[in-house]
Amino acid sequence: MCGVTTSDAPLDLPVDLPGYQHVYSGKVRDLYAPVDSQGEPDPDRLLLVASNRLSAYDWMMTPEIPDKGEVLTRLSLWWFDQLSDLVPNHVLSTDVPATVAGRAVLVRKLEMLKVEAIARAYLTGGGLEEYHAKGSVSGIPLPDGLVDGSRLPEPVFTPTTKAPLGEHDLPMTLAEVEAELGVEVATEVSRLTRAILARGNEVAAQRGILIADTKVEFGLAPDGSGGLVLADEVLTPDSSRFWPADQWEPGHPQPSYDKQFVRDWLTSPESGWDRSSGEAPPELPPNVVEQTRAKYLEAYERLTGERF
Ligand code: PZK
Repeated sequence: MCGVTTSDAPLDLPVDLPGYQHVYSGKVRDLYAPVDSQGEPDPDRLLLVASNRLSAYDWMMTPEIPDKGEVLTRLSLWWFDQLSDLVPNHVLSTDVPATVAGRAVLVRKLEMLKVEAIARAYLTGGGLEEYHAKGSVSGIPLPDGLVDGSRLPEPVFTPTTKAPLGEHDLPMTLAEVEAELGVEVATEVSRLTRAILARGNEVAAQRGILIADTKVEFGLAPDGSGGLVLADEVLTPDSSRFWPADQWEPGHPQPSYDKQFVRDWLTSPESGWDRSSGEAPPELPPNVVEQTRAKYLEAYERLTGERF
């Protein structure tokens, strides 16, 4: 089982937005194209809508998490500002239809790079597996004696392929990224991805949050200027592993800032769910939904210092 599966009918999937044409849906976000009076899609702009959907253990949960899409959208916008001296971003406007207000942004349509740009500041997940097998991550040799959750000497670039929806991304070597993007763009993607994570951790450390790793997406401006533009969402709990700094203890898996209540409940006897059964998980109880919503709001408020 590697596909994303819903335990029920699609949740808030593509709303009908007058003046927009649905283009594509991922697990938790939807893309639309603005259309003109002739019904022609705008070649230069897209509407990126964040849903309230949440996935855990590769399943989509029901019900949704109220306000999740707005928290992640506002957090991304805040980070784009924090990062604006490092890299330009795709945001054009937050003037969007009322039905998606707060959880959608109008963005520049870019030529997206066919690489998932990932950087890791702490060792866990797929990076830890490669380290155990080879003592390296994405071919970069690391010191001996690191364990699950160890801080790395400096952020490392660990790119992957962009697999189709429902399939898992595969590690890429820097040589493969260079073959795909050219040496110059590949070098810049690596440098920027590591700089974004380093800046993210400088800010988050002051607010009691560690950012173990992050995935960012870049595009090229279609004007031929050749410059890289930061797209999609950035440094959110969906694109990054956030860890509470006060519970950080290398040597075992760290609690997930946002999804821990969901995971703990799903794997507890109370849920009655057997993860290995292949069966859809049950509906989340109201207290798990509310505690999860509270963690998303807490991440937003801690990081930005603003009330949601
Ligand atoms: C773009 N995605 C990811 C997947 C989503 C979004 N500025 C842009 N220009 C062109 N394409 C994209 C972007 C952005 N951001 C982003 N795919 C294409 C994605 C699934 C659902 F809403």
